[in-house]
Formats: sequence, structure tokens, C-alpha cells
Amino acid sequence: MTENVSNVSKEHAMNIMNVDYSTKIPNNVNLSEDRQVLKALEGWHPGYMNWWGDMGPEGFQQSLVYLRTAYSVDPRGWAKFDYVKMPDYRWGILLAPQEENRVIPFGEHFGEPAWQEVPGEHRAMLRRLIVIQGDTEPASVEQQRHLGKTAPSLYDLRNLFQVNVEEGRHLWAMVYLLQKYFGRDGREEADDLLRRRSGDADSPRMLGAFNEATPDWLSFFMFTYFTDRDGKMQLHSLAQSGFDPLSRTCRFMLTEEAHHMFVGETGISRVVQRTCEAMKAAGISDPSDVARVRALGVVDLPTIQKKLNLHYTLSLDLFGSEVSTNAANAFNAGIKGRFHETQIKDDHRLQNSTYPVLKLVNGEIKRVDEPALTALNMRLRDDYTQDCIKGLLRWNKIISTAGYDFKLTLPNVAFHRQIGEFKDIHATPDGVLIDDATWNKRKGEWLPSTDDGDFIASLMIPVTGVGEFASWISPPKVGIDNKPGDFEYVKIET
Ligand code: BYC
Repeated sequence: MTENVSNVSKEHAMNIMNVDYSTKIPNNVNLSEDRQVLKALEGWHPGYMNWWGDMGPEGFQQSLVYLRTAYSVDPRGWAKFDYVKMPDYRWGILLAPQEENRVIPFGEHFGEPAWQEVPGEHRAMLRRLIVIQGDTEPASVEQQRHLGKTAPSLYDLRNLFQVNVEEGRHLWAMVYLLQKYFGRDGREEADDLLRRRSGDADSPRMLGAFNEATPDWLSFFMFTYFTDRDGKMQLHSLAQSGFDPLSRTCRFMLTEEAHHMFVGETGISRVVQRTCEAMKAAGISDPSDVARVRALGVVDLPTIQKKLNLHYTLSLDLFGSEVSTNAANAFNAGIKGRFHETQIKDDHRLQNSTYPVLKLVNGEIKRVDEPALTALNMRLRDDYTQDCIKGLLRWNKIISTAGYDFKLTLPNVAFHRQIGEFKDIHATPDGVLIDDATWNKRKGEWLPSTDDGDFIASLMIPVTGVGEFASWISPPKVGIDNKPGDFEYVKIET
């Protein structure tokens, strides 16, 4: 008897772990028995494919790309690699396994059983957060659609497309939640996610950074390092949600997201590495000798710093205002928690605690204690900054190992902001407040100028030979799926 029960539950666990590919939309949520949602998703599918055709990677749609596809949600092994034409990629609905007896880990409902259905009183807030999350996913694909044409290698081209198809899958993940749990208005929101366009004057994407251009591959690496990392932090917060389907969805998305940030971190490492090697070979001792370094066909370190300044600050804006009642309400409601909420040792309600927030006080940047509940965006942003620093340490190690006295740094949070406490002032990357005239005169020292953009654009010449790399970037240390250096990651068919 006991044996039977355990066999049944083992089989159930297997079904949740493994993805059902027999339906048009692969899934581990038993869609074949959820006809209504399956029908809604199948109805949305053609619009998605049209969007992918119009706004997905430009060209290469008939090329065979060596992509990973999820066949399971088992953290010990979930991906299968094979050549796929992107339009044939199996975008699916994958939720991490349900945790038995999970409780809401924070807020007013702390300790109550997690919700399997949408709690009526928090419906609007939950829908808004899911829509914002969903909106960023196709936006990034739109921003990156032209990059295939200038890829520095087949390895990088493949990584771009891997990121793109998985962001597409993340859109499916949010659309599933909208269609399954939010009825008619959920279906309307799902349609709107295919209607908005990154950078469109009439119908832009919802958050600032997702309407900016990603003009070149250095921007792509910065974006996947800094902006995808905001994605990581936000997904971690939503993975704590009392609404269990959202939590499970985000937990699986996070496993995919790790590769995107890897692409960013190693991409920047490889650019820095190549620059240092070229400077050394040419006997250049001053990395700030921009003209001489550029003449070598590599990106000078000061320009890398400017790109970093831009993408880090655009990403800081994605955390919202430092002091936010929206954030407090979402926490109280048990909808959006903190980074690693369950590992934090406190009361998880925060009614009486404070958190130090950087604010503008009488024209000076000061740390002020604010109620911890309203300071949750600031706290998440601080956790984010700590996470960002890890990459900088690695990049700086490459520079110092090459013998150069130059350090990449994160600019002060008051620098170049469009959201929050510092949006109406100007500050230098060191956090010194300056007036408009000084800002206008000096901003080209800190942010990429048109000249910088033109120089980087001049390097963006596609390299499509097997095992070959552009002049400005080093080959990776290891291949994807342990493939050798001369592996043909994309079989280009035009
Ligand atoms: N741009 O109280 P406030 C990712 C709005 S990235 C435009 O300060 P709140 C990915 C805000 O909507 C992660 N508007 O902020 C990465 C509000 O408007 P309403 C995406 C902004 O609400 C790479 C008003 O200002 N996921 O996954 O506490 C590739 C006052 O808001 C912005 C999420 O963001 C902005 N930057 O926090 C692919 C998670 N900031 O409602 C994917 C879900 C604020 O008054 N979102 N506003 O009209 C949230 O948790 C929060 O909505 C935010 C803002 C963190 C975005």
C-alpha cells in the first residue's frame, strides 16, 4: 500500500519534472487536460509567431542554430542541445515543481498557505506586476533584433539567439499566467504584450531601459550583464510571491537567466582581455591613450567604462523610486518579497524596521533612515549593486594581470538618473553635484558620445568563419555544451 502511494507520487513528480511535447505548446502544467487555457494559448500562438517574424532576429530565420531547449525542470539537468531553426523552437510553459505545504514567506499574510488561485483583493496589483515583467521580455528581443548582422563570431551569434528565444519563452511564461488566472482582461493584456514595441513613439514598452537602443555588441554584453541582472533581482523577488504559480514560474526562469548574465560577464571579459593583449603587444603603457588604442582595432578601456556607466544607470532606474508605496503595498500583500526573503533573519513583516536610503537633503547626498517597507526598492537595488560588483572584480583582475593601472568602477547612484530621488539633479560619476552647464559640457567624458558610438560601430564587422573571432574580442575559454573551438554554432542559411 505504502509502496503504491510512493510510486504514484514519484510518477506525479516525474510528470512535473518532464515536459510534455505532445501538445502544440510544450508544458509541464498538464495543458492537455486544461482545454480552455490550451485553446487560449493556441489562439495567441499565431500572433506570437507574427511578432517573432516581424520583431525577432533579423535574418537567420532559416539558419540552423545550436540551441538548448528545456526538456525537464530538474535543476540537475534540464536542457538538451541541438540544431534548430529559430521559428521551429518549441516555446513552452515550464514551472518549477510545487513545494509541498509552501507558506507565504512575508507580509501581512506571513505563514498562511501560499495561494494557488489569484487572491481577489490583490488581483489588480498582481496583474500589473506580471504585465510589467512580461513586457520586458519581448522588448529585449526587439532591441537586439539587428545584432545578428554584426556578430563577432558564430559562437556569439548563437548566444544572442539563445538569449532571444529564451526571452521569448519568458513572454510565454507570463502570458500563461495572464490567460490562466486573469480571464478576459488577462487575454487582453496578453494581446497588448504583442502590440507594444520597444522605442515606438505611440506604443512604447513600459519601462525606460527597454525603449533604449542596443546599437552594438558591447551594448549587448552590457545589457545582458546589467539589465538582465535587474531581471534576476526582480525574478527573485517575484519567486518569493505568495501567489504560487508566479513563484514557480519565476524560479524556472531564473535557471535560464543565469546563462544570459554569463553571456554578458564573459562577453565584457573577452573585450577587456583583447584590449589588454593588443595594448601590450603594441607597447602601449597608458590605457587612456584612446587614439593609439583605437588604432589597434580594439575598444579602449575608457570607452568601456562609459558604456558601463550608461547601462548600469539605465538598469538602476528599473528598480523604481527609492521610496515607494507601491513596493510597500506589494510586500504587505504578500505579492513581491525581498531578494532571498526566506534566508533573511527578521520578522518578514517590517512594520517597525527602517532601512538607510540615499536622498538629496539640502543639496547634499545623504543617508536617511526610512521605514523599511517603503524602502524596499532601495534595498533590492543595493542587493543588485553588490551582485554587479562581482563582474567588475573579474574584469579588473584581467586588467591588473596585464600590468595596467586602470580600474573599471560603478558610478555613484546619483549619476545619470531618470527615476527616483536624483532624477532632477546632475552629478558626476563620483557623486559630486554639478549644474546643468557643467553637465552639458562634461557628459561626453562619462557617457558614450556620438564619436564613441561611431568608433564602436566601425568595429562591428560580421565574422562568420568557423572558429574565427573579430579583432576586438578574445575567443571564449570554453565552448557551449563543451564544444571545441572550431564548432559550427550556426549553419548560416540566408
Ligand atoms: N520606467 O513607486 P515607483 C527583466 C513607474 S527586467 C518607467 O517608483 P514601483 C529583463 C511605475 O510603474 C525586470 N516607469 O516604482 C531584463 C509607477 O507607475 P504607476 C522586469 C517607471 O512601482 C533583460 C510610477 O513610476 N520586472 O526581466 O515601486 C531582458 C511610480 O513607481 C519606472 C520587473 O520590473 C521605469 N524605470 O517599482 C529581459 C518586476 N520605474 O503605476 C527581461 C515588476 C517606475 O504609478 N515590476 N516607474 O503608473 C515592479 O516590481 C515595479 O513595477 C517596478 C517599479 C520595479 C518596475
